[in-house]
Amino acid sequence: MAQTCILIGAPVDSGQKRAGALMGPAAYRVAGIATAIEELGHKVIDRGDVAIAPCAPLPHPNPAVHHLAETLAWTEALARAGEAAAAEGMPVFLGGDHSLSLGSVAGMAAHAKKAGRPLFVLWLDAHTDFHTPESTVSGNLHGTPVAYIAGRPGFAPFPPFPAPVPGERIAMLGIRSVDPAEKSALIPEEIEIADMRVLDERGFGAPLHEFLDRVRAANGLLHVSLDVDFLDPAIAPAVGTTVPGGATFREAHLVMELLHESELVTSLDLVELNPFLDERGRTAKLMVDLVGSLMGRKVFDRPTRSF
Ligand code: Z70
Ligand code: MN
Ligand code: MN
Ligand code: MN
Repeated sequence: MAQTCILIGAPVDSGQKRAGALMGPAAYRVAGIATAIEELGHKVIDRGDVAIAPCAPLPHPNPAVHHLAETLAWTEALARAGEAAAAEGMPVFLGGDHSLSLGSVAGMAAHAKKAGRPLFVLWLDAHTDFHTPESTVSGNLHGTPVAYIAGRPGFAPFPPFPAPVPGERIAMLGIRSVDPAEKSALIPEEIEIADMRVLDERGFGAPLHEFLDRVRAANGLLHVSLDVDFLDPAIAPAVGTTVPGGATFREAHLVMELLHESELVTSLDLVELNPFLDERGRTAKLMVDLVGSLMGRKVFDRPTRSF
Protein backbone atom coordinates (compact mmCIF):
# COMPACT_ATOMS: atom_id res chain seq x y z
CA MET A 1 0.00 0.00 0.00
CA ALA A 2 1.60 3.28 -1.12
CA GLN A 3 1.86 5.83 1.66
CA THR A 4 2.67 9.51 1.98
CA CYS A 5 5.45 9.92 4.55
CA ILE A 6 5.79 13.34 6.14
CA LEU A 7 9.33 13.85 7.44
CA ILE A 8 9.47 16.12 10.48
CA GLY A 9 12.96 17.09 11.64
CA ALA A 10 13.14 17.31 15.43
CA PRO A 11 16.65 18.47 16.36
CA VAL A 12 16.00 18.04 20.08
CA ASP A 13 18.88 17.52 22.49
CA SER A 14 17.57 19.15 25.66
CA GLY A 15 16.28 15.83 27.03
CA GLN A 16 19.72 14.59 28.05
CA LYS A 17 23.18 15.99 28.62
CA ARG A 18 25.36 14.78 25.75
CA ALA A 19 25.55 17.17 22.82
CA GLY A 20 25.05 15.91 19.29
CA ALA A 21 21.53 14.49 18.95
CA LEU A 22 20.50 17.78 17.32
CA MET A 23 22.47 16.64 14.26
CA GLY A 24 20.19 13.62 13.86
CA PRO A 25 17.76 15.02 11.27
CA ALA A 26 20.66 16.13 9.06
CA ALA A 27 22.31 12.71 9.35
CA TYR A 28 19.12 10.91 8.30
CA ARG A 29 18.81 13.18 5.27
CA VAL A 30 22.48 12.64 4.36
CA ALA A 31 21.98 8.88 4.77
CA GLY A 32 19.22 9.10 2.15
CA ILE A 33 16.03 8.53 4.12
CA ALA A 34 13.80 10.23 1.54
CA THR A 35 15.06 8.25 -1.48
CA ALA A 36 15.05 5.00 0.53
CA ILE A 37 11.31 5.49 1.12
CA GLU A 38 10.56 6.78 -2.39
CA GLU A 39 12.31 3.80 -4.01
CA LEU A 40 9.68 1.60 -2.37
CA GLY A 41 6.90 3.41 -4.22
CA HIS A 42 5.85 5.85 -1.51
CA LYS A 43 5.58 9.62 -1.60
CA VAL A 44 7.79 11.69 0.72
CA ILE A 45 7.16 15.24 1.88
CA ASP A 46 10.00 16.73 3.92
CA ARG A 47 8.62 19.48 6.14
CA GLY A 48 12.13 20.50 7.26
CA ASP A 49 13.10 20.98 10.90
CA VAL A 50 10.77 22.21 13.63
CA ALA A 51 12.34 25.01 15.71
CA ILE A 52 11.68 26.58 19.12
CA ALA A 53 12.31 30.14 20.29
CA PRO A 54 14.97 30.80 22.96
CA CYS A 55 13.56 29.96 26.40
CA ALA A 56 13.88 31.58 29.82
CA PRO A 57 14.76 28.93 32.42
CA LEU A 58 11.83 27.28 34.24
CA PRO A 59 12.55 25.94 37.73
CA HIS A 60 11.19 22.56 38.89
CA PRO A 61 10.68 21.16 42.42
CA ASN A 62 13.03 18.30 41.45
CA PRO A 63 16.36 20.14 41.20
CA ALA A 64 17.81 17.43 38.93
CA VAL A 65 15.43 18.40 36.11
CA HIS A 66 17.19 20.45 33.44
CA HIS A 67 16.07 22.21 30.25
CA LEU A 68 12.44 22.05 31.34
CA ALA A 69 11.44 25.17 29.37
CA GLU A 70 13.05 23.88 26.15
CA THR A 71 11.47 20.46 26.56
CA LEU A 72 8.07 22.03 27.13
CA ALA A 73 8.50 24.21 24.03
CA TRP A 74 9.53 21.19 21.90
CA THR A 75 6.57 19.23 23.23
CA GLU A 76 4.08 21.88 22.18
CA ALA A 77 5.73 22.56 18.80
CA LEU A 78 6.08 18.87 17.85
CA ALA A 79 2.55 18.00 18.96
CA ARG A 80 1.22 20.75 16.68
CA ALA A 81 3.42 19.75 13.72
CA GLY A 82 2.65 16.08 14.24
CA GLU A 83 -1.09 16.48 14.47
CA ALA A 84 -1.15 18.55 11.27
CA ALA A 85 1.03 15.98 9.45
CA ALA A 86 -1.10 13.03 10.61
CA ALA A 87 -4.04 14.47 8.66
CA GLU A 88 -1.96 14.29 5.44
CA GLY A 89 -0.08 11.00 5.80
CA MET A 90 2.33 9.08 7.99
CA PRO A 91 4.43 11.38 10.19
CA VAL A 92 8.07 10.28 10.56
CA PHE A 93 9.88 12.22 13.29
CA LEU A 94 13.63 12.50 12.75
CA GLY A 95 15.22 12.97 16.19
CA GLY A 96 16.61 14.21 18.29
CA ASP A 97 16.62 12.64 21.75
CA HIS A 98 13.67 10.66 23.07
CA SER A 99 12.11 13.65 24.86
CA LEU A 100 10.72 14.56 21.43
CA SER A 101 8.17 11.76 21.92
CA LEU A 102 6.46 13.83 24.62
CA GLY A 103 5.33 15.96 21.69
CA SER A 104 5.16 13.52 18.78
CA VAL A 105 2.89 11.08 20.62
CA ALA A 106 0.78 13.93 22.05
CA GLY A 107 0.16 15.01 18.46
CA MET A 108 -0.77 11.46 17.44
CA ALA A 109 -3.10 11.14 20.45
CA ALA A 110 -4.88 14.36 19.52
CA HIS A 111 -5.20 13.10 15.93
CA ALA A 112 -6.53 9.71 17.08
CA LYS A 113 -9.06 11.37 19.36
CA LYS A 114 -10.41 13.43 16.43
CA ALA A 115 -10.48 10.33 14.23
CA GLY A 116 -12.38 8.46 16.95
CA ARG A 117 -9.85 5.61 16.95
CA PRO A 118 -7.73 4.23 19.81
CA LEU A 119 -3.99 4.97 19.71
CA PHE A 120 -1.54 2.12 20.39
CA VAL A 121 2.17 2.70 21.10
CA LEU A 122 5.05 0.30 20.42
CA TRP A 123 8.21 1.33 22.33
CA LEU A 124 11.40 -0.21 20.89
CA ASP A 125 14.05 0.72 23.46
CA ALA A 126 16.60 -0.54 26.00
CA HIS A 127 14.82 1.72 28.53
CA THR A 128 11.21 1.96 29.70
CA ASP A 129 11.31 5.81 29.80
CA PHE A 130 8.68 5.64 32.58
CA HIS A 131 9.98 8.35 34.92
CA THR A 132 8.01 11.48 35.71
CA PRO A 133 9.83 14.82 36.10
CA GLU A 134 9.33 14.23 39.84
CA SER A 135 10.88 10.76 39.93
CA THR A 136 13.80 11.18 37.51
CA VAL A 137 17.20 10.91 39.19
CA SER A 138 19.28 11.95 36.18
CA GLY A 139 16.96 14.88 35.42
CA ASN A 140 17.07 13.82 31.76
CA LEU A 141 13.54 14.20 30.45
CA HIS A 142 14.20 11.73 27.58
CA GLY A 143 13.53 9.15 30.33
CA THR A 144 9.89 10.30 30.79
CA PRO A 145 7.75 10.08 27.62
CA VAL A 146 5.98 6.76 28.30
CA ALA A 147 4.79 8.00 31.70
CA TYR A 148 3.39 11.12 30.01
CA ILE A 149 1.70 9.07 27.27
CA ALA A 150 0.19 6.74 29.89
CA GLY A 151 -1.26 9.73 31.77
CA ARG A 152 0.83 9.44 34.96
CA PRO A 153 0.49 12.48 37.26
CA GLY A 154 3.52 14.66 38.00
CA PHE A 155 3.96 16.35 34.61
CA ALA A 156 3.17 19.97 35.48
CA PRO A 157 3.90 22.35 33.75
CA PHE A 158 3.31 20.17 30.67
CA PRO A 159 -0.18 20.34 29.16
CA PRO A 160 -2.35 17.37 30.17
CA PHE A 161 -1.73 14.52 27.70
CA PRO A 162 -4.60 14.47 25.17
CA ALA A 163 -6.43 11.12 25.57
CA PRO A 164 -3.88 9.20 27.71
CA VAL A 165 -3.04 5.76 26.34
CA PRO A 166 -3.99 2.96 28.78
CA GLY A 167 -1.27 0.43 29.57
CA GLU A 168 -2.96 -2.37 27.62
CA ARG A 169 -2.43 -0.32 24.45
CA ILE A 170 1.34 0.07 25.06
CA ALA A 171 3.99 -2.59 24.38
CA MET A 172 7.74 -2.40 24.91
CA LEU A 173 10.36 -4.57 23.21
CA GLY A 174 14.08 -4.69 23.91
CA ILE A 175 14.01 -3.55 27.54
CA ARG A 176 17.19 -4.16 29.54
CA SER A 177 17.80 -1.05 31.70
CA VAL A 178 15.12 0.07 34.20
CA ASP A 179 15.56 2.37 37.23
CA PRO A 180 14.03 1.37 40.62
CA ALA A 181 11.38 4.14 40.56
CA GLU A 182 10.33 3.05 37.07
CA LYS A 183 10.08 -0.60 38.16
CA SER A 184 7.76 0.15 41.07
CA ALA A 185 5.61 2.47 38.93
CA LEU A 186 5.33 -0.19 36.21
CA ILE A 187 4.11 -2.95 38.55
CA PRO A 188 0.41 -1.92 38.63
CA GLU A 189 0.40 -1.08 34.89
CA GLU A 190 -0.92 -3.33 32.13
CA ILE A 191 1.94 -2.37 29.81
CA GLU A 192 3.26 -5.42 27.99
CA ILE A 193 7.02 -5.53 28.52
CA ALA A 194 9.03 -7.95 26.42
CA ASP A 195 12.42 -7.54 28.07
CA MET A 196 15.49 -9.37 26.81
CA ARG A 197 14.72 -12.31 29.14
CA VAL A 198 11.40 -12.83 27.37
CA LEU A 199 12.80 -12.13 23.90
CA ASP A 200 15.71 -14.57 24.29
CA GLU A 201 13.24 -17.34 25.03
CA ARG A 202 10.35 -16.44 22.68
CA GLY A 203 12.03 -14.40 19.97
CA PHE A 204 10.62 -11.08 18.76
CA GLY A 205 7.97 -12.49 16.41
CA ALA A 206 5.49 -14.04 18.85
CA PRO A 207 5.15 -11.12 21.32
CA LEU A 208 4.95 -8.64 18.44
CA HIS A 209 2.26 -10.67 16.64
CA GLU A 210 0.20 -10.75 19.86
CA PHE A 211 0.35 -6.98 20.18
CA LEU A 212 -0.38 -6.35 16.49
CA ASP A 213 -3.42 -8.65 16.68
CA ARG A 214 -4.78 -6.44 19.47
CA VAL A 215 -4.18 -3.27 17.44
CA ARG A 216 -5.97 -4.80 14.46
CA ALA A 217 -8.91 -6.06 16.52
CA ALA A 218 -9.44 -2.55 17.92
CA ASN A 219 -9.03 -0.81 14.52
CA GLY A 220 -6.28 1.19 16.26
CA LEU A 221 -3.72 3.69 15.06
CA LEU A 222 -0.17 2.51 15.81
CA HIS A 223 2.70 4.78 16.73
CA VAL A 224 6.16 3.16 16.72
CA SER A 225 8.95 4.81 18.70
CA LEU A 226 12.37 3.43 17.72
CA ASP A 227 15.24 4.34 20.06
CA VAL A 228 18.68 3.61 18.55
CA ASP A 229 19.61 1.86 21.80
CA PHE A 230 16.99 -0.81 21.04
CA LEU A 231 19.79 -2.08 18.80
CA ASP A 232 22.94 -3.72 20.07
CA PRO A 233 25.72 -1.11 20.37
CA ALA A 234 27.98 -3.37 18.30
CA ILE A 235 25.86 -2.54 15.23
CA ALA A 236 24.59 0.91 16.36
CA PRO A 237 27.37 2.76 18.20
CA ALA A 238 25.98 6.30 17.72
CA VAL A 239 24.17 6.63 21.07
CA GLY A 240 24.96 8.51 24.28
CA THR A 241 24.55 5.56 26.64
CA THR A 242 25.38 2.15 25.22
CA VAL A 243 23.54 -0.78 26.80
CA PRO A 244 24.93 -4.19 25.80
CA GLY A 245 22.68 -7.06 24.72
CA GLY A 246 20.35 -5.25 22.33
CA ALA A 247 18.52 -6.42 19.22
CA THR A 248 20.71 -7.86 16.48
CA PHE A 249 20.67 -6.73 12.85
CA ARG A 250 18.41 -9.63 11.91
CA GLU A 251 16.06 -9.28 14.88
CA ALA A 252 15.61 -5.57 14.20
CA HIS A 253 14.88 -6.15 10.50
CA LEU A 254 12.39 -8.89 11.40
CA VAL A 255 10.53 -6.49 13.69
CA MET A 256 10.39 -3.91 10.89
CA GLU A 257 9.26 -6.50 8.32
CA LEU A 258 6.48 -7.76 10.58
CA LEU A 259 5.37 -4.17 11.16
CA HIS A 260 5.28 -3.62 7.39
CA GLU A 261 3.27 -6.78 6.77
CA SER A 262 0.77 -5.76 9.46
CA GLU A 263 -0.06 -2.54 7.53
CA LEU A 264 -0.93 -1.04 10.92
CA VAL A 265 1.81 1.55 11.50
CA THR A 266 0.51 5.12 11.20
CA SER A 267 3.44 7.13 12.65
CA LEU A 268 7.10 6.68 13.58
CA ASP A 269 9.80 8.26 15.76
CA LEU A 270 13.51 7.73 15.08
CA VAL A 271 15.27 8.85 18.25
CA GLU A 272 18.57 9.06 20.13
CA LEU A 273 20.87 8.98 17.11
CA ASN A 274 23.97 11.01 18.01
CA PRO A 275 25.86 11.45 14.73
CA PHE A 276 28.86 12.91 16.59
CA LEU A 277 29.41 9.43 18.06
CA ASP A 278 28.88 7.50 14.81
CA GLU A 279 31.46 5.56 12.80
CA ARG A 280 31.39 6.73 9.17
CA GLY A 281 27.60 7.07 9.29
CA ARG A 282 26.95 3.37 9.91
CA THR A 283 24.27 3.89 12.59
CA ALA A 284 22.42 6.50 10.52
CA LYS A 285 22.56 4.15 7.52
CA LEU A 286 21.32 1.20 9.57
CA MET A 287 18.39 3.24 10.86
CA VAL A 288 17.53 4.23 7.27
CA ASP A 289 17.76 0.56 6.21
CA LEU A 290 15.38 -0.36 9.04
CA VAL A 291 12.95 2.29 7.83
CA GLY A 292 13.26 0.62 4.40
CA SER A 293 12.16 -2.70 5.90
CA LEU A 294 9.31 -0.97 7.74
CA MET A 295 8.18 0.61 4.47
CA GLY A 296 8.24 -2.63 2.50
CA ARG A 297 11.71 -3.62 1.33
CA LYS A 298 11.93 -7.39 1.22
CA VAL A 299 14.02 -10.14 -0.34
CA PHE A 300 11.14 -11.55 -2.39
CA ASP A 301 7.99 -9.76 -3.39
CA ARG A 302 5.67 -12.23 -1.73
CA PRO A 303 4.62 -12.67 1.89
CA THR A 304 7.64 -14.12 3.66
CA ARG A 305 5.42 -16.27 5.84
CA SER A 306 3.98 -18.16 2.85
CA PHE A 307 6.95 -20.59 2.93
C1 Z70 B 1 17.50 6.46 32.91
C2 Z70 B 1 17.28 7.90 33.31
C3 Z70 B 1 17.41 6.90 29.14
C4 Z70 B 1 18.61 6.73 27.37
C5 Z70 B 1 16.59 6.85 28.08
C6 Z70 B 1 17.92 6.33 31.46
C7 Z70 B 1 17.00 7.03 30.55
N1 Z70 B 1 16.30 5.68 33.16
N2 Z70 B 1 18.66 6.83 28.68
N3 Z70 B 1 17.35 6.74 27.00
N4 Z70 B 1 19.64 6.63 26.54
O1 Z70 B 1 18.23 8.66 33.29
O2 Z70 B 1 16.15 8.27 33.62
MN1 MN C 1 -5.45 10.29 9.59
MN1 MN D 1 14.31 5.95 24.96
MN1 MN E 1 16.85 4.21 25.41
